[in-house]
Amino acid sequence: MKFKTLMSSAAFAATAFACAAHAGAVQIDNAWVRATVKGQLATGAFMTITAKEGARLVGVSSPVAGVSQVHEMTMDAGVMKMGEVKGGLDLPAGKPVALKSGGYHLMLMDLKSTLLTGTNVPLSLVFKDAKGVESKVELTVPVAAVAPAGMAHGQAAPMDHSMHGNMPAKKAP
Ligand SMILES: [Cu+2]
Repeated sequence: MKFKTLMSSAAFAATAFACAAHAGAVQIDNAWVRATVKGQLATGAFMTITAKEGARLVGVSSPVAGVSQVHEMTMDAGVMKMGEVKGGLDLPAGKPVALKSGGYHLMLMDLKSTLLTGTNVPLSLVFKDAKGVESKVELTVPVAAVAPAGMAHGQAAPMDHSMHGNMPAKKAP
């Protein structure tokens, strides 16, 4: 099955890099990027990340997007809001952290092309361990219209990432 192959190579890449950097291994499972329609400028990437010895996800980048951020979705007085996770996403040791629709996710903005189902998107994740050492994990993530079978996460409200198309892609620092 093609997807499994991708997943194991992603896990291998993560492990290999972490060893090289003498950082704790980071395991990434069930990664996928939501497909876009023509003209759509933003989408989300979702996955489950397990940092064996704990780490922070401090950065993300992809050649398909001008701007990539680690996002969090929250309800504020009944209004759904999303924005960048300041200081990075905490990954407690050994605890799988789900990046999913309606919660944490990776936001790919300023998309350079339409992301079609069945294609793959390269993603680079930057992790920082407890000692402040950064390590990069390169992934090849499949594009899908919905969470691939067996990966559905509960009853998360449908998230309309297209709203990002009307947001300024770059915020003032
Ligand atoms: Cu977002």
